[in-house]
Amino acid sequence: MGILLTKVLGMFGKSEKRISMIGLDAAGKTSILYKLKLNENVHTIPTIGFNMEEVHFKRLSLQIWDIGGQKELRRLWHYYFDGLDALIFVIDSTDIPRIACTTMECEDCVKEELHYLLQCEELRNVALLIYANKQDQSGAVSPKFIREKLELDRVCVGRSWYIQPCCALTGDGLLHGLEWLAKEIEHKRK
Ligand code: G3D
Repeated sequence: MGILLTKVLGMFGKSEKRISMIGLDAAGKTSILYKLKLNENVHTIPTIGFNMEEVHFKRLSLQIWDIGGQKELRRLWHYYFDGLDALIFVIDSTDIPRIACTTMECEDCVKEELHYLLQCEELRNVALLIYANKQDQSGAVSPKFIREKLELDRVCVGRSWYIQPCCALTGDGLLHGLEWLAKEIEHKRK
């Protein structure tokens, strides 16, 4: 088992934790999962109809979603979001067109998808970790840029949230983000 995974499991305590990792296609969700080495001896359940995969590893249950361009399926989300402990939203920091666009311009818009998620009743009290992924790329925008473009300070008022720059290929930043998340989940239980 990888050192990173050992640390991650240690951070999340003894009871099972349900976390969804969501983002537009190619944001880096699968790469993050693999970097955390959840691919070792995991049981995955691909879901027909939309791009969701469920991974169980010991005390972590992680659902990974591709969203965008599937608006008609949003009405099904509440079946999966009920009882979630945390939400991880992954952004490709080099995908400036989809970060900086508006709904009017684009079908697959990061801002619209994230804002829609944050309005879901089931996610109202769920801690939000945003991974600003692909920071190794020269064209990557900063967390500050993303924060402003997505109006995070406005839409996340009253919510516990954190934006973490990271690189799924090297693993930089991944653990730091999860440490924050584990603390938030623990804090909420008290
Ligand atoms: P997804 O699961 O969100 O759809 P993937 O995204 O994990 O499949 O990643 C999409 C592509 O981005 C992959 O490249 C992957 O290697 C690359 N990628 C993911 N994270 C990073 C990162 O932090 N830095 C860089 N440079 N690339 C990253 P391919 O070429 O396989 O499509």
